[in-house]
Amino acid sequence: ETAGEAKLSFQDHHASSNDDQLEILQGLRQAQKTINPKFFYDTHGSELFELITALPEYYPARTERSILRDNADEIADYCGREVVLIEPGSGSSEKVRLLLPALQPKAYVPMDIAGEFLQRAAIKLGGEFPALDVQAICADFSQLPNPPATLPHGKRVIFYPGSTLGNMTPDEAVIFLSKLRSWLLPSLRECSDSVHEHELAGGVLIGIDLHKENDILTAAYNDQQGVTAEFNLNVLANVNRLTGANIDVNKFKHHAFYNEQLRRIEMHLISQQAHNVSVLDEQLSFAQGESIHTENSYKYTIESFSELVARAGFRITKSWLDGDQLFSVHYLQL
Ligand code: AVJ
Repeated sequence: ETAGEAKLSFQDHHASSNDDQLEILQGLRQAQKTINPKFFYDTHGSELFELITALPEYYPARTERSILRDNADEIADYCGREVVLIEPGSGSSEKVRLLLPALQPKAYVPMDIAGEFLQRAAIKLGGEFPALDVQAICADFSQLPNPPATLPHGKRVIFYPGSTLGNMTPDEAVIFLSKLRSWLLPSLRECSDSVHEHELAGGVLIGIDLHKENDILTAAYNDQQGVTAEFNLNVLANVNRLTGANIDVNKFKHHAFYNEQLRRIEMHLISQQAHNVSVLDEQLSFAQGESIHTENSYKYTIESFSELVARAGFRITKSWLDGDQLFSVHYLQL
């Protein structure tokens, strides 16, 4: 191995497209039609999401970046250095760049469902951080029972920024956090020394969007340039690609609003006319004005998030917020 050359590997753990097809069909058969938001992220959808993160209305991305930038050293004090850093839903791996100089991880494991996009991002990152061991894994992390056994030994830290957890209902989020908890544990078995459990187990560094005034939230999902609308509509193009269906994207319109009761942004695609589509040889009918529910984005308070993580056996050991309390980053430990 040449000195200074990036160590880069790529593994494909993405389930068969059969599972995707079935999941899509089942969602569209329901009374309230739904498409899981993970299907936003084909290559084009991942690119559109990158554009969203640069929009003036989309405060979460830029606010979280500033929190990570301003607190990188302290974050590294909490996470520890030379850890195995795992990022589910890593996308462009843009945010981890802000932490790498302070964190100096032993290995970085980006995981994403969009394989081609992930591969490009990993190669780019490896070029910028030649000493970094990058072990990219194409996977639907929501379905992955365990990280691959090939991960380097050592303390694990899971980096889960962007309020991606907000896509799940609170009950689903508790189940998912419990799974992440189990991802932290294998490192415990490697070391039978008498060191304290919580010191070996690492933790989860997680970004969570905060509940706030309706106007700010609504604007973040209804940008002037229409990028969010394009991102939402693109899920239909991906569904067509994955299932061979022929849904006419032009028959739908983007709709996003804040559901104050449930404290979540809801994104929908509204059928502009009554029509039928055929998905995997099944006829599905749309009434005029009928919606496909494509995404929830739950917003939390520090208190409600703290209660949520407690249900999964975690506690918040540190929280970092921006001055306007728009967004939060937390370190969770067992
Ligand atoms: C990546 C799921 C956190 O919910 O804000 C952005 C996705 N959807 N604009 C979010 C998204 C519409 C985003 N997450």
